[in-house]
Amino acid sequence: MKQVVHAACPHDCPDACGVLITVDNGRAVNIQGDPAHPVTRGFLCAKVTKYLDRVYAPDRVLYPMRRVAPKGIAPKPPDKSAPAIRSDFERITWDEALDEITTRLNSIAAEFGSEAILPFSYGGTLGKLGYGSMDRRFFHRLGASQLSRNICSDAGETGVISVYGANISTEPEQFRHSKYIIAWAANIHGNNVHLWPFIEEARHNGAKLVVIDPYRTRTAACADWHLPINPGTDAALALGVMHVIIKENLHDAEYVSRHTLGFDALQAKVREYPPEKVAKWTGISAADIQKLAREYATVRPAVIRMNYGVQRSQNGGMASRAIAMLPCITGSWKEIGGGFQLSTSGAYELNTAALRRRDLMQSSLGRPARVLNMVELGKALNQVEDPPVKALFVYNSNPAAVCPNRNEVIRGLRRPDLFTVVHEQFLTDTTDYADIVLPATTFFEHKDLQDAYGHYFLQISNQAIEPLGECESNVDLFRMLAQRMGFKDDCFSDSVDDMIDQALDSPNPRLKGMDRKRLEKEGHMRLNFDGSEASSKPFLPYADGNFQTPSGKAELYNDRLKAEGLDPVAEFVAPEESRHNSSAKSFPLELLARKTNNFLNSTFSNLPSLQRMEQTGLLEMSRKDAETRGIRDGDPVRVFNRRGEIQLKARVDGAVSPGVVAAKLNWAKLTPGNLNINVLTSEKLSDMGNSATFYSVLVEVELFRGSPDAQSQVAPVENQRPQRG
Ligand SMILES: Nc1nc2c(c(=O)[nH]1)N[C@H]1C(S)=C(S)[C@@H](COP(=O)(O)OP(=O)(O)OC[C@H]3O[C@@H](n4cnc5c(=O)[nH]c(N)nc54)[C@H](O)[C@@H]3O)O[C@H]1N2
Ligand SMILES: Nc1nc2c(c(=O)[nH]1)N[C@H]1C(S)=C(S)[C@@H](COP(=O)(O)OP(=O)(O)OC[C@H]3O[C@@H](n4cnc5c(=O)[nH]c(N)nc54)[C@H](O)[C@@H]3O)O[C@H]1N2
Ligand code: SF4
Ligand SMILES: [Mo]
Repeated sequence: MKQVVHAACPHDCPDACGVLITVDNGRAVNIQGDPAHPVTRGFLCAKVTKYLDRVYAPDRVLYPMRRVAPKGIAPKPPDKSAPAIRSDFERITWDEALDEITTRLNSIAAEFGSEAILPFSYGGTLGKLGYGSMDRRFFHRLGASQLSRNICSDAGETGVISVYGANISTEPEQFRHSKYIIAWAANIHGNNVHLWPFIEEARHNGAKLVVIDPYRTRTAACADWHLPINPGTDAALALGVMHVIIKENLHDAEYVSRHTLGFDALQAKVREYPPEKVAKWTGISAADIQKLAREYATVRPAVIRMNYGVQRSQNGGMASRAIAMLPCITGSWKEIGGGFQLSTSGAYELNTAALRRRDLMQSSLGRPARVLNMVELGKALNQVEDPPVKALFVYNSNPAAVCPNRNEVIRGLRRPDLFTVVHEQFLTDTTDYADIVLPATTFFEHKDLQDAYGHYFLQISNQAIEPLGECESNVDLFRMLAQRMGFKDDCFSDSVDDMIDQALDSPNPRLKGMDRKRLEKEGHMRLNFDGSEASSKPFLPYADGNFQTPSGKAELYNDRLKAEGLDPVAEFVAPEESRHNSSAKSFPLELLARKTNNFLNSTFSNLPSLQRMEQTGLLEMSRKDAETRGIRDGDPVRVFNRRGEIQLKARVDGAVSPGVVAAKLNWAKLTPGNLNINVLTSEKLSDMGNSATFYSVLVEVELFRGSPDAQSQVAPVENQRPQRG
């Protein structure tokens, strides 16, 4: 009997697609995009189109396992299709696994205090329950250290919220009405492909697409205008554009006076950013800056799709803040197809407090537990004391691949005294350092509630098939652990449906009329923006002001920033690791340690059908930088800085300008030398939001001489404050 099940893709991607899974006799036999979902529109990306290969991969982790060999990368199994049990692990029962974990966590808590236990999770699933519910309850009740999950988006979100007061955006469907679209650090074909059909529709009707990106992405290659900006200089560009708009009186004086705060201060500030000066920082000519400003302010409606690439620089918060001001001074928020998009997640306001139960920390510690930033995992494992981290519980994440300053992370993960548990679907770079590996379900095998950060449709993701092997979902794992620990609080017996109901029980009026039963029936439901259900009227969040800042206005001047030592308007401060600073003398090239189009961060890296679509192990560089170093296309090169080094293959005439090089994130053990690009990235934090700075990295490149085994680990560079530019 064939059956079609509605699910939602939970991967860390703005599109949060509606998915239809066909199940035949308990086995998933087909996956497709939901044609009824207004943003998915019936198609999926290349990654999830091949999802059956992932679910039924021969190397799925299907049973609990215990380490029986020293930590580190084990020799490859002789037969690639062999099940995922190797010489470094033995299979154990769930009973044995739960016993060992609870015994070890209890003894660590008794000896060092419960904060010696650090949960570590991120975007494996963004399902509301799988991302943060029973797991948080468990760690709060245990009194474990808290993890600040800042590896991705906090700089940008903090920057945007400093202007608008909320993380709310133009909806993707409105892009079809735009006449001028700026993709600002937005790799739309690679990372946000469901926005593309709306852009194509707009272009068919005469819209212009401008891409501001130091890398010539596919989106840039098919744009009307590509501005290859120097990395980390976007704040200067935004201020320069505002300089021109205000000087030429192209701003919307009425919108500005009614709905913004601090325009005079902004006007004074942008005088410091004339196009000629901005051109020197950004590498974009003064004439182009003027043209961009004039077109953006006069071709209407104009929309900016800013994505997170802009905020992975040390000054990423300020850059995001400056860009977010643009639609406020042109008044483009008034127009259908105008405004700005970073994230839509702020509109959902599900009841995460009920899901996560922070109050449980009170019953264990009597106070909030200390907070460690996931960006600084290397530091947390090697330097933190009082108490030191003695247990690391990883789920929804692959820190050995995705965290910056990888050599430090691995040095920590190698510690024999660190007890590491990893709940995973595959034997990743991180399981190479696990004491216990636990098998995790995929979204085919569990139920969840799904919001989105790239549209406004809430969805239920139904379970399509029984869990494979002995896999357990995140919710079930932490419920079992809570029981073993003897936690008696009622919340530890909540079912998945109980928790979906709790999440939906929120005072947010946009959730009015949405309950589990209706979501189950309808699959997806658009948030209610005007009190009437199922309205399809375009959502114009700030057409009449209504900013969610303390002043109710768009805050072009923000006092609270001043208190943090930041410019209350905006300013350009060159990242410490950039060509605008003296450290560039020893390491003159700016590295973009990028994501791939066909993996998702490190997820999917091990899938042969996707590996065939993605060339990894390359360092893209300009002909000029290659020639001055005597490097030819295809040569092995050594890429290095004070944190580490890696051997890659040169791709001359890559998609970058002189001064910039680019490489892709991949599993380390799938790269020669068993290293990945994060050996070069830094743990430095961004100016706002304490976020990661993956795109503020200086390196040098030379022709590689010697064997891959000669690659060594290099001492970490000390953290320094950014320099004023
Ligand atoms: N296929 C695929 N899709 C993904 C992901 C993936 O790994 N693969 N990752 C998911 C995740 S976790 C996230 S957060 C989103 C992120 O999606 P995006 O925000 O699109 O993130 P990035 O790819 O980091 O950066 C976007 C673009 O910014 C450019 N960029 C880098 N530095 C600068 C700069 O200083 N200025 C400007 N103007 N541009 C710059 C990069 O070259 C890149 O093309 O995508 C999600 N979707
Ligand atoms: N160099 C460089 N590094 C980066 C970035 C970059 O652009 N360049 N991007 C950064 C960004 S934006 C982000 S968001 C982070 C992402 O960091 P992570 O969220 O750690 O990303 P992934 O590599 O996708 O790892 C997720 C893991 O969760 C597992 N998983 C999936 N579903 C489940 C589940 O239901 N339960 C459990 N227990 N596990 C599951 C997957 O198999 C996968 O191994 O990486 C960051 N690192
Ligand atoms: S990864 Fe993104 S584009 Fe691909 S199916 Fe999932 S939500 Fe859709
Ligand atoms: Mo991310």
